[in-house]
Amino acid sequence: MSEEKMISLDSIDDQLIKKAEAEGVETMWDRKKAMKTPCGFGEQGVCCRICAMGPCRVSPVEGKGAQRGICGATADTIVARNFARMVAAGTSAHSDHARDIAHVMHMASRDGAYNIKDEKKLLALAEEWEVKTEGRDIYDIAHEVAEVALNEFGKPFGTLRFPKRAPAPRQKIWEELDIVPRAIDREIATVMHSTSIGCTADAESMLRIAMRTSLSNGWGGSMMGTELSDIVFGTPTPRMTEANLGVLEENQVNILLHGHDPSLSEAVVLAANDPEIIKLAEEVGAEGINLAGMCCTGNEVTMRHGVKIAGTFYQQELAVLTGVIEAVIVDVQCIFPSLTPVTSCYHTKFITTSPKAKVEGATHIEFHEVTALESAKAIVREAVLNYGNRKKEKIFIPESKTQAITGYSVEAVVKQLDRVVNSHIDPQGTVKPLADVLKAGVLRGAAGIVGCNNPKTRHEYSHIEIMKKLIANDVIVVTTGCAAQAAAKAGLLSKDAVKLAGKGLQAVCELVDIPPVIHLGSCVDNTRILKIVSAVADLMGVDNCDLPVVGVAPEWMSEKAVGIGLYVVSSGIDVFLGVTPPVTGSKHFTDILTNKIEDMTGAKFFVNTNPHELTDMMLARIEEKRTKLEQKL
Ligand code: SF4
Ligand code: WCC
Ligand code: FE2
Repeated sequence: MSEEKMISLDSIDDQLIKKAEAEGVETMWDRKKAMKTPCGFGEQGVCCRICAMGPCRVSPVEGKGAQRGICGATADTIVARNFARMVAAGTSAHSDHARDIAHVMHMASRDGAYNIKDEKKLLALAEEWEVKTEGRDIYDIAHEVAEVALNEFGKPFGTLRFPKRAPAPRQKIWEELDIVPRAIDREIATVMHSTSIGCTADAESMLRIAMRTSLSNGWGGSMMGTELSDIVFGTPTPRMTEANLGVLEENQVNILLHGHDPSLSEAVVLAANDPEIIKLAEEVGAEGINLAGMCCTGNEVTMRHGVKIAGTFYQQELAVLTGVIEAVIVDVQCIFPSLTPVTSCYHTKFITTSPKAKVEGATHIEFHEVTALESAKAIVREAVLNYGNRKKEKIFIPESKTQAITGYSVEAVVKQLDRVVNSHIDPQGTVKPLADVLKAGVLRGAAGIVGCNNPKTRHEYSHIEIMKKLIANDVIVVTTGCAAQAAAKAGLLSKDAVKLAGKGLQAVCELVDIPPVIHLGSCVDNTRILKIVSAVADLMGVDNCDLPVVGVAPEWMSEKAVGIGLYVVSSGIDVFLGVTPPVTGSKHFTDILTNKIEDMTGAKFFVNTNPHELTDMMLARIEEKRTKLEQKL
């Protein structure tokens, strides 16, 4: 098969797809084929199903065909409303995840399953949120901070707390645009309200509402997800791991941890190390219990425990095809319902745990945070007891696995940077060395490469091509989500990859002792990127939009990615997309996103489905920003 025709960058995938064909297992690629050509109206965002007078499909071409829906909504209105609803859905996913973590923090106790792992970070947040700390028990402080966090979702007055972390000029822009987010749930509700029949019918106004909602994600829910997870589960530190399906072990119980919320996966890590469970594994003849992560749950547990990475989003079915997974344990988000039919072809148990994401045909064992360890043990026990049911003739573990370093929290990055600080001149504990090399041009810029996989692209090809080209051009890359796992699989999260970097980046990596592509965590952890960028902007006395920094989602698919993309642009950072969002049916709205929004936020969206051209656009934009920055400093 010619390279371009391969479904992914990874040759093991084709081996597994052949196995699927031989064993009569249907995968996403079969269904993609069956889907034939996607609906043009849907693809361009001009289909409205918001009320029962419709559905209305209006023409994406001006002056030709139906120009308005039955209520009179134009393509501009319909596209803008659909886009805003994607933002609201994405915001709700990340923020509801954060709400659950806040509840977990609220129940944390010294002798329970959930403790406070990073007291320093808790105390700093308490101070930021004006929660009294003096003479108080750390758990009392944690519970009050959790309550303050929970109030951020529904407080009736005022605005969110985290946006005050942004550089002052950025906050001013938000105030002038009237998009400072209020309560998180309120912003989501406002979009749902404003997009309903007979409400907002002005594309630009719709976008502003969506921007405010997206900010309630980036500088609200998502940021809370990261901060509170660090406090309760520990702030990540660099650690070695391995990635790709070759991490599965023939002689061990393999558990695939898939989904998002670390409260489940942390408890599963504990349960898998429980002596009683280990003994049970020995009794069934296994040499141990092997946890392997996928999607953001994979990122969370590799960041904090070095748990191996099985693969990315698109590999969830392929993982089961190896025939050695005793259980796929999931909670919420990015879980294929097809795991029911796929697992039924093997001995694999598909275990759902959250009432928010039950799947027909799966085994549902509800996970209760109050009895987290017992709950997790019950789930892991199911997996262990399934070890003996493997169908030997169906086993195939691809050999591929790659070394990677994960676990770079902002704190860990700063610690690495401290290595090059001359403490007689500069204080430790800041991002100043990074700001200095950016200013000097040793690094031309920085890129955050994030997001999913999408069968519209050759899986991981865009991620990896873009990363390689950027680092070769002295642009340092930070990465999260499935993009980060793609980087791990391709060997870019290792110090070996430094040889692929340009001279400037090479020197920085060697001095600071980091790989050229840095794993910053899960999708909610994109807020770690916001924090680093804002800290650099503050140090230079400029705004985020003045920096040679880009956000990139080469293979995105989820509504969450739309929510992220918009908060990144609203935060002043350009976003480059490798998959076209469903907005092209409105010239006006597309023009706002790719042009006009720059007048509002200093940043905009760029779209190009060719990863090489997209990278050239990034490099050009980085140089453009550099020239302007030099004049400013
Ligand atoms: Fe049609 Fe308007 Fe109803 Fe949408 S809201 S389905 S455009 S009538
Ligand atoms: Ni985040 Fe995209 Fe992966 Fe899911 S886990 S597939 S949203 S990048
Ligand atoms: Fe995710």
